[in-house]
Amino acid sequence: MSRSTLFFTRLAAATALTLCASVQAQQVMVTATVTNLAPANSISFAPLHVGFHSGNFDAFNLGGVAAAGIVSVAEGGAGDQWQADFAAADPSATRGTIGGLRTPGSSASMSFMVDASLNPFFSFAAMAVPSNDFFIGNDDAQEYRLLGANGQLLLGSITVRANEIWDAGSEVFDPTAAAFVGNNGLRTPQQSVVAFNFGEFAGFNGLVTGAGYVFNSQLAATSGVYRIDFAVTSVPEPGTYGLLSAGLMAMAWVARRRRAA
Ligand SMILES: [Ca+2]
Ligand SMILES: [Ca+2]
Repeated sequence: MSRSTLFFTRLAAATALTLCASVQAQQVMVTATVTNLAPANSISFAPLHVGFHSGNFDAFNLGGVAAAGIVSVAEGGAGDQWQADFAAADPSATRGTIGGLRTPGSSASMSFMVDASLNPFFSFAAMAVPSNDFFIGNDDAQEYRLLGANGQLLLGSITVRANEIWDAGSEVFDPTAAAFVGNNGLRTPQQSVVAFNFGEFAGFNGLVTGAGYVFNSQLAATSGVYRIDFAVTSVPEPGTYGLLSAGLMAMAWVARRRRAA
């Protein structure tokens, strides 16, 4: 085998190895569809903050004082500090926000490119309104393993019930200072801890919401309030086709050289 033939044989082998490595990254397109399941005129939700991650970002704890990240979700819904804390804790995570006010019965979808081998876990957080500091989200960072090592979908949907809604314990219940029915800029510190709470929603009954409907909670403990549905499409990584064609061309060149020899 000549020196140049040897070089291209090695190049072809190296390219094939690189191709295998890139396939192992398991990039998949995950489409998340969110739906407000609450009865007409009941609670709405601020945009849903989401992250696909390695399993180490924990935004809050039941019975613990709410940190600034989850308060940024619970009091007004913007979630800017939640996103910043998530990025700091897990720089490789794929994060985003599924936008729009989710009034009862409404849906929205968004797609994300996710590395299934690196970021198999899913976390979420959104404010529930009207409220002073209520939100939905996962306490356990590894509660929802969405993707298998080969990119397969392990979880079709997440359903949140009324008795899984959190009170951040950061702002006192006060309709005049509540988002969606009052002046969200006002607040009285609650100095409590994160707890389950949906009973307080009834305290807003009869008030006109920011979306124009007259609020009526109607929620029971097991009422479904929110669902996230997932669908996965496998996609080749950018550059895979290029690598594949380069590898095939190199191998064809080596084969021609061998035939010529
Ligand atoms: Ca936690
Ligand atoms: Ca509160």
